[in-house]
Amino acid sequence: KTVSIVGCPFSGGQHRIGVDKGPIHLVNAGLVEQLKDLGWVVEFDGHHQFEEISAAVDPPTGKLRNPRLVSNVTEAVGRVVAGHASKGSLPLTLGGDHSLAMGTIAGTLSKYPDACVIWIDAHADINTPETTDSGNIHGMPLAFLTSVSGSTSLGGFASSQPIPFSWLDSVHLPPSNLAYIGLRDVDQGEKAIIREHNIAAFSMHEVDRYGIGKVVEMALDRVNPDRSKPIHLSFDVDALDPSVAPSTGTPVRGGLTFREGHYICERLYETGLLVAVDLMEVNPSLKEEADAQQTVAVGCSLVRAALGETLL
Ligand code: DIR
Ligand code: MN
Ligand code: MN
Ligand code: MN
Repeated sequence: KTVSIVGCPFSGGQHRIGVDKGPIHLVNAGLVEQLKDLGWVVEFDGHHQFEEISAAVDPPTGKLRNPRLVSNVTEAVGRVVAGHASKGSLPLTLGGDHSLAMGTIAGTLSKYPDACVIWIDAHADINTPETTDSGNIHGMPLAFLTSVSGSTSLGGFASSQPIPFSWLDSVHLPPSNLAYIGLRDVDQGEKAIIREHNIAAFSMHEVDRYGIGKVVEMALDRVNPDRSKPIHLSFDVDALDPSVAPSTGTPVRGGLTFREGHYICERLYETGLLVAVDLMEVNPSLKEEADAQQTVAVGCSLVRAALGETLL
């Protein structure tokens, strides 16, 4: 069993600097050795280098910020992830902001078109270019992937240039293959989309009500009833309570405990169906140094749990 680490020092899907340092800190904390100790062959040949696009040639499109940059970077990440998946290795993508999941999930779907996505997050990340308040594309990846925003391509570009996100036109994640756990800060427009498309969404209310063990089974029952489809886990570290993972760009109180977060990872590994893992939004430049170290350590520990570390 081989895991291929895709380090993505990228922050263009939101406006707080520092999240691009997340993957570097996760690797420097010893993640490669830790995964080898779990019995994995670990492939890691340095962090991805992204081309830069100056703001001058990447003005906002409507409310969307850095549309060309985010489109180009996520397309490149998609190709890298697809390459690893096609060789049968498990891509582990370290972010970086969550817009990167457009690439990682597109890469997974190219090899496993029937894959389901388990999205662990305080936020639903399914704003469309119309519903977004922030204009931050890390709040929109699922709208582009599921095509709930209608046509993926954005209008208003000179036709001589490639249209940002048009590469996603051929990618489609059916909303019925998406399940959320951990939600607690969902925008009004996103709530309407979740309702309209009947997306499986388990907020912190459901975690409190049923307990995390039941919630994970309920989520799987919705998107993977026979426990037969490949699973892509996309974990935004802000799903965890800020007391557990303080160094992240958009912390929201009332989140998953340390154990609840780990339980999700352990259970998904246990299904034997995990084909890709994302760990996103670790920002070591936020809060105090000790907070950053704690958040990085928790990030490594979540990844180990998703790759088979057990308590006994
Ligand atoms: C908000 C926040 N819904 C937005 N999203 C975040 O900007 O669209 N996602 N922080 O992780
Ligand atoms: Mn989030
Ligand atoms: Mn599409
Ligand atoms: Mn997110």
